[in-house]
Amino acid sequence: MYTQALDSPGPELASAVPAAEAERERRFQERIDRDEKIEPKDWMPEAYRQTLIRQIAQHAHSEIVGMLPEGNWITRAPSLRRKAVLVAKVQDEGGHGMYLYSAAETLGVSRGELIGQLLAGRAKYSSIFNYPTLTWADIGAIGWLVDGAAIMNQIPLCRCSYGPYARAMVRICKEESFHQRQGYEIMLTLARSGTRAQREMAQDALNRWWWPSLMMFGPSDTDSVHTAQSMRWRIKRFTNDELRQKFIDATVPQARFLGLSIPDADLRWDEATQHYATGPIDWSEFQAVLKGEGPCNRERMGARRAAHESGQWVREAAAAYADKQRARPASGRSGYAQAS
Ligand code: FAQ
Repeated sequence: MYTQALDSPGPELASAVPAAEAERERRFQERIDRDEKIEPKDWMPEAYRQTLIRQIAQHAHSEIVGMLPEGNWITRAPSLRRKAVLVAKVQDEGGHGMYLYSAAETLGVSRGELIGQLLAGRAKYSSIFNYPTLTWADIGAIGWLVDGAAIMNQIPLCRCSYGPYARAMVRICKEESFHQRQGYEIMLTLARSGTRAQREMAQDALNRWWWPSLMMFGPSDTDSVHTAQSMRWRIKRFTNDELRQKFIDATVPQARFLGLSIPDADLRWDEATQHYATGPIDWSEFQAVLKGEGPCNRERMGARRAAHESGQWVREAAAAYADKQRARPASGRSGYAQAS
């Protein structure tokens, strides 16, 4: 009896533990409902922490893998200006990945651990980056459509309930809007003042990137596992379908201005809803890409693994230098101070 009493809480205490937990969750939800930001040292439900780690890590991986399709065209950009702009854009995506890994680290998971999950094939990244960049017009289409979709999805994340993620998104969105403009400007040049072959190239790029861009917003609301809870926690402010619709409504007139046609025979303006209605999305293609069967899944992961392996010596050198610095007596660390 005595031992049992030590091992498990008495009946009153047992019911008090979940009650205290429920009370903490209730107060947490009240803070969310008041639109207060949750900061790293604040108490948060474990499921909230895990949801954020999952979403922020997938987002970070997307930025890093997302450097590959455009990186493919840096050496073949058609002018020095285009090349300089593209280098800057791809570099920005790398920076976004780094801010996002840092935001995830505030939740108690290391960047090394997250990268390990990606390289082991245990983490997702955006489906869109498993499609190939076949022509220069694809660089225009990525900026216009992929960055355009990313902005539509990410502007509301600047108001996400988790402070470090929301703050990282402010700068990311500013940079993404520059990316979207550079892509649209490439499309304008090809489609409005280009040769016939260049206009055809722009149309071909739109044909191939349109549907995958709509899939970037995630499964339809009826199939989205996480949306309802993420909306309650104000991690997400809009559902996948709401954001997809906003993107379609903004992008169709842009395509018209370019003189290009959206590859959807069912696309029409619906007077009743005041939105564009589209034909059905082929969700079997989306599921196949998520399972690793997209056109470039293997190539993308192969490139990431090769980059990680060839950077091994840099990580080792940095760790050895840090160890050396730590081992030095405190007085010996400040070389400049000693010399002066
Ligand atoms: N691809 O229940 P939901 C960019 C997964 S950054 C792959 O709806 P949730 C910048 C989802 O993770 C692009 N997987 O999930 C750039 C979940 O899997 P899990 C990335 C997807 O989280 C531009 C399952 O399906 N942006 O483009 C996709 O509530 C140019 C069920 O889905 C972000 O990450 C997908 N498309 O909503 C870079 C933004 N969609 O974990 C370079 C932040 C869904 O249960 C060049 N993330 N899944 O195994 C989000 O807003 C959300 O996470 C969603 C998904 C909307 C992506």
